[in-house]
Amino acid sequence: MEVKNIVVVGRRNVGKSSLVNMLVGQQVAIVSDVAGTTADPVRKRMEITGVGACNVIDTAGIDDVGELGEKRVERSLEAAGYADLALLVFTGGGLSDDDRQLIEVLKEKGVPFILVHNQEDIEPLSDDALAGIAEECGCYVVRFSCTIGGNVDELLGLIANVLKESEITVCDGEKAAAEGGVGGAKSKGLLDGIVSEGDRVLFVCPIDGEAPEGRLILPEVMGIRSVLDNRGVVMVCQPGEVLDMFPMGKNTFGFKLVVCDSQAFKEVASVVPSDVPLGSFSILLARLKGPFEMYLSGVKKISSLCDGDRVLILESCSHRATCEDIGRVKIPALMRKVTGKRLEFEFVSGVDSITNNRYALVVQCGGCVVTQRVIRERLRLFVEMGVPVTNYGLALAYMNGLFEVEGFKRFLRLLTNF
Ligand SMILES: Nc1nc2c(ncn2[C@@H]2O[C@H](COP(=O)(O)OP(=O)(O)OP(=O)(O)O)[C@@H](O)[C@H]2O)c(=O)[nH]1
Ligand SMILES: [Mg+2]
Repeated sequence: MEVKNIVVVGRRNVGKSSLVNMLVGQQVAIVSDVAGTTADPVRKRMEITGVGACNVIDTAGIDDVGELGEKRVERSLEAAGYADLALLVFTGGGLSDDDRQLIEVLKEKGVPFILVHNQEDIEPLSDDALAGIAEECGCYVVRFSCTIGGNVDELLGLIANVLKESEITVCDGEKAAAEGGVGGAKSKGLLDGIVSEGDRVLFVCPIDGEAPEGRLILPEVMGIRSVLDNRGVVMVCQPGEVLDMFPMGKNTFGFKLVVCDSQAFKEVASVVPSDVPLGSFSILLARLKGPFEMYLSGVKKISSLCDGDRVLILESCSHRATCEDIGRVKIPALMRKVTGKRLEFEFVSGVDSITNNRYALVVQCGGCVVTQRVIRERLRLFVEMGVPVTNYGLALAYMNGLFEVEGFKRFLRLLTNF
């Protein structure tokens, strides 16, 4: 479901771009014997057996020099920090100091990695050196030659193994704290653990000006797929039809749960019987991708915000903001209204750098376009500093008074009790 990021890193001229081209089977990155050929990260989507869709990302050498070189190195390290897996390419029969420093960074950020000794045709890695490095670094070490080729399938198999082994499987607060603050997700499907065989679920999907042309949005599609995976039954309607789904205000169809778009919350809550759990796609996504327990405790900070407090809004996708934009317009307006305080908002899009500015609260979007790792990595800084973090869906629910609504309380119980 998630598109994993595999980042190829190492010193200049070791064959990173050559390796990327071999893995994806196309000439996507420029190869040359001039050190520093690759400047910005270059990405190519590919399908890896046993993993699914992946982005293979080529980067500039981590030993680049000069003013521009330093900026390139910064970009490479940033890409490595967000990776689900790094392939560290090295040559010359052993690790250099630069390689060792890079390994430290990867370990610190919890990024699994494979060491690829390239240019074996020029200088092979001895058995002793290989064993020593594998022991020192605690990872796989692979011999490779982009000129000779040959073992691409073996390397892809290894990549699949390491990605599977490193899959994040925890969500609870204690384990998250032990891991350095930010936990991962409990499961892979949006409704795993909530919907089981024969359960009926109602999805409320508004088709309004913000709905994309001719299709559903990703969390809605993920939700439908997850209900099907769990052998449940899903019915889909627009907010205007919800009343018909509960004849005489009763749960006649026996819905276990109603899930709607955050923005339709109030409208839908007014017609769904209070004994039916009612939640939003964005909160389901938050459970899957983010440190959910932290989001839940962080959202309460909204009540104690003070005049002059800074709030950071993190949106993972890049889009042009419209006047109805949820992160840039609606959440700030509602937060100012609900708190009655003079709040300052800052916004960061995509994976743009975050300049730490002593925020009182950080509000992360659902992150449907990015991986768990990207969200964890972006929030790590704040979690470590004890800054409360929450997410769009929970913030909207809190500010709209849903934490007091019985159906929503039941929804949260469903999410946190299994
Ligand atoms: N003999 C030999 N040459 C290789 C091998 N892999 C790459 N090369 C050559 O090494 C040079 C550098 O390769 P690139 O793939 O551009 O290296 P890079 O790490 O991407 O370099 P930068 O982008 O400058 O950081 C090129 O001339 C390649 O043809 C290999 O396995 N054996
Ligand atoms: Mg290159």
